[in-house]
Amino acid sequence: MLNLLNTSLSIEHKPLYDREKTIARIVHIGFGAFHRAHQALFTDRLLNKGNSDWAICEVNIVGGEELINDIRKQDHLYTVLEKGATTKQAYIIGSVKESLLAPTDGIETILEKMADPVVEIVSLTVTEKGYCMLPGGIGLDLNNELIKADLVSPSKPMSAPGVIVEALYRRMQRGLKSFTALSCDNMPENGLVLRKAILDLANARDLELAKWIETNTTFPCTMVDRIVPAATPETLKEIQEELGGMFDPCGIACEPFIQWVIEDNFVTARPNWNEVGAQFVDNVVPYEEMKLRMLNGSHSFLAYLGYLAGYEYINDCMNDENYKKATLSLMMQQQVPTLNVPSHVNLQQYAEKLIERFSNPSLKHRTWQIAMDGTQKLPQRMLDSIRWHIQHNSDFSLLALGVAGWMRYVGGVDDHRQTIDIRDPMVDELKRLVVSSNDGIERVNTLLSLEAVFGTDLPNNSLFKEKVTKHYLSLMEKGAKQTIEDLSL
Ligand code: NAI
Ligand code: CS2
Repeated sequence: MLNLLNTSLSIEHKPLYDREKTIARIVHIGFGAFHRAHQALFTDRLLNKGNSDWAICEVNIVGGEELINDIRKQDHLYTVLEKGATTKQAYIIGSVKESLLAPTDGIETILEKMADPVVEIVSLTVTEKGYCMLPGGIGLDLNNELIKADLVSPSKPMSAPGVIVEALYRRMQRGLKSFTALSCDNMPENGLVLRKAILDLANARDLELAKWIETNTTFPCTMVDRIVPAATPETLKEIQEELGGMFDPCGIACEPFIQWVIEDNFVTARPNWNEVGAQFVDNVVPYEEMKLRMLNGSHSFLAYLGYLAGYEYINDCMNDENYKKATLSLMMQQQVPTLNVPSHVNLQQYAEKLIERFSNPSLKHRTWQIAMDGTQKLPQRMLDSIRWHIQHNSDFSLLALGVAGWMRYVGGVDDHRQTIDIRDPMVDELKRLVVSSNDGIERVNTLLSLEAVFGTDLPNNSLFKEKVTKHYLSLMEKGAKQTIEDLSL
């Protein structure tokens, strides 16, 4: 067995606590890149302070088999490498105690773990699509194949909401307390989205269960922030060098910045993550909107317009002065006015810090990675702000350019005539719309008919249509790089 505790790292960068004494009172669904460098790291730092015993049982229900198989071979220890522009520091993380994988351990084992009274929190990072919601968070998509299957066989669920509902059902039947369900995905009011998904599914299954959940379960909202690109062979090699030659296949690299704002609304006890930098607040919404619109909105803008122009990484976009200026203008002129943050938050400084974070040359965050799942991301990152501007009669041209960039991107060919590998849960529908329309005005109108993304209001707004079309035609004629240069900001 690989023992990461034997690496050459100094003692303060390894777990100082007795891992035998920790208890997996958190079940986390979605053991991917982000969770390893965020929630698990906060939990490890708290354990290192010496007055916590909270540890995590990791669960993957869709994918992630290799990671779980690998981490079991190293006693659930792994490395996080924090990389600044000129600094690097590796840490061995010890907060992961157990792991379960649906295909091999079986969903029954996972459900029984979640129904165990020792578990007090079930957290999630399952990406936006994992919630199986209708667009805009208006309700659970009862036509989603996984949800349909979960309604037929509720005790053998396949979706994330189905797994949580069945675990809560077992707890209700056994007279146990509920756990807290803690979404850590990038969605506005993520706790409310999770609550809606769970209650809609429970209501479709058993009214008594839905009532019990409504009374007993809490769904705190969270704002989570840390840029954690998917690991590549180069990342793992770099980590190996930091570990003095030991190879950790579960290592992950990220930026040094980290933030977690959590609504303080837990059913029972919770780890005092605030002792290691998290903030517990009464209302997360202003922080969530700030982050989703300024950071993620700019990320998606750069992902589409950067990818089209041939920029592989976000920091490549930041090396282009025109892209950098456009991003800062997008944030300060078109996202900031839509926000309502507490008075101590300085949005100018926040925007400048974001530009610095995006410029980090050592992160290598692919535009292609961020461009994924655009149908799930555009509404909260750009379209809500556009609606705000339409109501307030103010300028949203850069946001409209971002939408036009997405439309060019899903057209499947970049500015160098290379085919784009589009990843999106609605990829089939997108391809159907693209092949059934002529490129140009007709393509824009056809894509706008996607009610799941644009609703019914935006396609009927002439100003919105006009702005998106103008930018689309410019992208078609001149490409993304020239279009951005011609903005002359
Ligand atoms: P990842 O691709 O490394 O991991 C995704 C995880 O979600 C995997 O464990 C997979 O098993 C699970 N998953 C995917 N589809 C699912 C489904 N339909 N049902 C259940 N589980 C499913 O991605 P990563 O980087 O960990 O990001 C996950 C989410 O975390 C993002 O979508 C975002 O909401 C949030 N996040 C990510 C940040 C980042 O920089 N990577 C930063 C802030 C938030
Ligand atoms: C990115 C986010 O992949 C994406 O869509 O915008 O994962 C981003 O890196 C994080 O939200 C940063 O906290």
